[in-house]
Order: sequence, then structure tokens, then C-alpha cells
Amino acid sequence: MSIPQPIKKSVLGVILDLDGTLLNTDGIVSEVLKVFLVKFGKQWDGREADKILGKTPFEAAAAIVEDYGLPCATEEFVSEITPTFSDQWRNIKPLPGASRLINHLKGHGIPMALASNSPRACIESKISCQQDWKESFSAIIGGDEVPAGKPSPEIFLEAANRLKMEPSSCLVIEDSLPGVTAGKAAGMEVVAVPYLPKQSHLYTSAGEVINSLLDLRPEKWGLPPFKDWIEGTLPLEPWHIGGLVIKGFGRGSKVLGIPTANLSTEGYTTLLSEYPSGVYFGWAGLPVRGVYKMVMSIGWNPYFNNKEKTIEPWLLHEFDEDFYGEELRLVIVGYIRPELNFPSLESLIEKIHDDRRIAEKALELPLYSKHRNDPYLENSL
Ligand code: ADP
Ligand code: RBF
Ligand code: MG
Repeated sequence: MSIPQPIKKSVLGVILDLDGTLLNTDGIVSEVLKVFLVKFGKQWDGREADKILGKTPFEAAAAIVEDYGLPCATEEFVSEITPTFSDQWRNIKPLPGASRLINHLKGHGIPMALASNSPRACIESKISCQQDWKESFSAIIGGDEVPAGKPSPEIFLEAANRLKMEPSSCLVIEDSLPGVTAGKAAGMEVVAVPYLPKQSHLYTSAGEVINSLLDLRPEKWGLPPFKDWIEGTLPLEPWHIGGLVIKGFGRGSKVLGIPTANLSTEGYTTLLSEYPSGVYFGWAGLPVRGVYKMVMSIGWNPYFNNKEKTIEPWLLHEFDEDFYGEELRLVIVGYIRPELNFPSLESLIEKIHDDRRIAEKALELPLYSKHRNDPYLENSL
């Protein structure tokens, strides 16, 4: 059960952005551009990621042609690169919580529209790879179907029109700044889900900023709440990570009574980019010692404002010794909350102990306890 949330405003319909909000398009974009720029003797360094987010494909291409000083016109660049992108669309994964949200709203008969700056044909190809998505939307509007794309409000106004709703009765869910601007300009409620980490301070015009779709509380907007939270936890499709226990920041978490057996993020950059930062829990296996309950944080530890994403599992067991260098395997079965900042170290520690209690109790539920027997936990490298 989730904690009831105060209502901010009641809406009747939801308008969703596609790339970066429902689909993890970014990984594909980087892959394609990396290969493509080599042909021009240039190296893609990802620094333009924030410049191309939320733009129409043409605007994004123009930005790249200019930044890299490519010896071609934007039109040429677009026509050369488009087939490569089309090939990649079936490899795009939905972002965590995307299918859950779509199924939830559809199940409750909440009208939904998809409004993306991508051309309509691209949207159709991308969503055709995701089961049941297309049928879930009462309207789909591409950037080529309105006079101007986001940040102009037109695309959202057209979406409301097709849903036969007042703009003020619509909730927009958006990852990009141009998208948030467009939603507000259309007179709609907006929830921002920034795709880029540590950017939430830029999204002040949004009604709410959340870390990922897993944190959306529809009841805040007068919509039916999710019913899949169980005892303060959200069950996930289990996922696995493992590796050698490395030295962390040596901040003395152990002294605080919260030792975390940090894992190297090497080899997991793709997987980690698919999971939002946050507090998760599950089972931890140390081949020579056993299998233990575990609660962990993944992310930048806002309280310490780390530069790198870390994986910090706290094994819920008293050990007599350290186990640096040993192989640790994790099966992550559920989600608890986003990473937060705290006014004091004491309040951070208190919250981590709440997480521990939630995880310890939840892991007794058959739904979670069955994963203790996952063979991944027993095997060594
Ligand atoms: P670091 O900054 O190096 O991660 P910590 O203070 O977080 O240091 O201590 C983590 C180390 O403590 C782990 O790498 C492990 O060897 C040891 N350790 C002992 N008990 C536990 C536990 N219950 N959970 C996680 N690590 C533990
Ligand atoms: N760090 C944060 O800055 N914010 C958090 O919300 C947060 N949550 C955590 C939850 C758990 C279960 C664990 C094990 C760690 C968490 N941390 C968080 C990381 C913490 O800052 C880090 O482990 C420190 O090294 C503890 O002193
Ligand atoms: Mg640690």
C-alpha cells in the first residue's frame, strides 16, 4: 500500500511524451551518432545529449552539424542518418514504469494521448515494437502534424482537442525542458521526469518533478492510484548485477552502522542507465558465505553529491570481517523510493534504517522470498 498523497489538481486525461519519457531512446541515439560521426573523422562524446533532447529531429541534426562542423547540409545529414535510426527502433527499450503506467491508465479508462516532436511515421514505428501501446492511445500526434513543435504549445493543444478535453483538464508527462515549457504554455498541468540526472533544478515551471515513472503518484492528480505497491515496496521484474566488492569513498559508513559493499559500475553502465537511481532491495550472495537480505542505493547520493553513480548494497547481516575483493551477486526484486537529500546526516541515517525495516519485512513475502533460491546467487564467476 502506498501512502495517500494530497491532491494537487484533478485532471481527466493524460498526454505523454515518447522519447526519454516512455522510451529509452537516448542509448540508441548515442550508438548511432557514435558510428556515424566516425565517418566524418569526428568523435561523439555525448556532450550534445542535452542539446538534442526535446528537439525535432531536424533541429537536433542542425545542432550536431554546427557543433561538429560537419561538411554537409543539415538536410543531407538527416537523410543519411535516418535509415540507420529506423534500423535501431526495435532495439529501444521502454523506460522503467512506462508499460505499467500505460496499462494502469488504460485499465481505468483514462483517455491518453501521445504527443512527440518526432514525425508521426517514426512514432508509429517505435511504438509498434511495444506490445499494446498503440491501442492504448486515443490520439497520437507527431511534430510534423502541427505548425510548430515543442516548446510551442500547439502539439499539446491539438492532443487535448482530439481527446475532446479542456487543456486545463490534461496532465502532461514530459522529460525535456522544451516539453515542459510547451505543456505549461498550453495551460496544462505538467509532471517533469528529467531524463538527465541532476537537472531537476531547471524544471521549476513543472507542477512536480519526479525521478522516474516509478515515482508517479496518479492520485496527486485526481487519477486512480497504483495498486501494486505492497508494504511500502514496488515489485520489479528481478534483475541481476554482480562483481567484486571494491573500496567505496571511505566515508565511514561502517562507523555509522551502515556498511555498504560497493560494487564496481564497470561493465554495468548500460544496465544502470536503464534503471533510475533510487533505493532498491533484494537478495545478496557471497559464494563462500551465503545468501543474505539486502537493501541498497543506486545513484549519486544527493547528500554527498557524488560525481559518479555508485552501487551501494547493505547486507542485512552482522559480519565478523570485511570482504573486499570477494565476489558479490545481487538479485534486485523491488523498489522503495527515490534517492533524496537530507538536512542532516542523522535524518539520512534514520531514513536508511526505515528502508532496512521495509526491506527486511517485505523479503519475507512469498513474492520476494522465492528469489532467495535464484541460481545466480550461488554461482561464482
Ligand atoms: P567503503 O567506503 O569502502 O564501501 P564502508 O564503510 O561502506 O566502506 O564499508 C564497506 C565494507 O564493509 C564492505 O566492502 C565489506 O567488506 C564490509 N562489510 C561488513 N559488513 C557488511 C555488511 N553487513 N554489508 C555490507 N558490507 C559489509
Ligand atoms: N544517500 C543519499 O544521499 N540519499 C539517500 O536517499 C540515500 N539512501 C540510501 C539508502 C540505503 C538503503 C543505503 C544503503 C544507502 C543510501 N544512501 C543515500 C547512500 C549513503 O549516502 C551512503 O551509503 C553513505 O556512504 C552512508 O554514509
Ligand atoms: Mg560502502
